[in-house]
Amino acid sequence: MPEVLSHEQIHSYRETGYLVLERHLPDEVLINIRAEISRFEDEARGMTASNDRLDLEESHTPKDPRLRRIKLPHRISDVMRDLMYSDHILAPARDLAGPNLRLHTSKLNMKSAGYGAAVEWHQDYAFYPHTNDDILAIGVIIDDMESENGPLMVYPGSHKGPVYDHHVDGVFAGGFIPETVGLNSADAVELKGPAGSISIHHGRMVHGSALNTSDRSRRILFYELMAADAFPIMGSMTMWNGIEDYNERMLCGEPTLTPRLKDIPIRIPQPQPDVPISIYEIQKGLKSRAFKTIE
Ligand SMILES: O=C(O)CCC(=O)C(=O)O
Repeated sequence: MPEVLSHEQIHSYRETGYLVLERHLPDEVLINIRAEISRFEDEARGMTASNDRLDLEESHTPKDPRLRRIKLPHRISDVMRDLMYSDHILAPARDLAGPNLRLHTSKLNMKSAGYGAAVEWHQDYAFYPHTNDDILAIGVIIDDMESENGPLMVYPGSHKGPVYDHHVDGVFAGGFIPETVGLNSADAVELKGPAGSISIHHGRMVHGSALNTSDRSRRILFYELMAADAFPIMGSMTMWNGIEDYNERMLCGEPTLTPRLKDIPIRIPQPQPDVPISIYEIQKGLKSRAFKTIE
């Protein structure tokens, strides 16, 4: 029996590759996350370059701090770590990807009012191909996510299609233009919902989001998870410091040494560009972009 999702929701996820669970989190969780964000915004003040905790916008200056992403928030915020281990996140994930789950990564994308950066169309699985694709990203929606403030957008059903070519001139560039691979922009769907909702998208889903030129921020905290028997293929961007480190990323259930294999058209995201490991930096290698950048 599923823990929290209805059979209809599970069926819909299998067909479309996404779900939005409206008003899924208690207000208290949101209040605590917002307080944590303020702490990291204070830390960004005075910084001159991104570091291993905070990723800064291109237009950031120490006097006009502009935070683009909080990196691996589960490691530097108790609030965001506790939420990750809670049933608010793990129960729907178990309903979709089974009882044994491992963390791939976490990140909090700020998409601030007026300048929050776009993320070009991509598939997460193109960055980290695994032996099977029971892989999903849960997005904790921290501000109401509407058409105006750069919502996450997806191509429903694209999780069942190819893993598209994310290379430019033979180097991994972390994105592509959907129209060039036969996807019709009219089919893209905006994931909208009030603060406290969560979005869930499949690891092979084609997704992206536009620059936020509105006067409201659109912050979203992602936890990217996978079935414990999905193992990274060589060349995947998955951080791998040996099996003990890998097993420390178990979120629930039991680890395994037996990968489950699924026949998926994999592309290896190599060679990598010589830039810091950040989707924003990697996507600078794209020659054409679907979304505007800040002037
Ligand atoms: O923040 C967004 O809208 C999309 C983020 C995303 O797809 C990513 O960081 O991989």
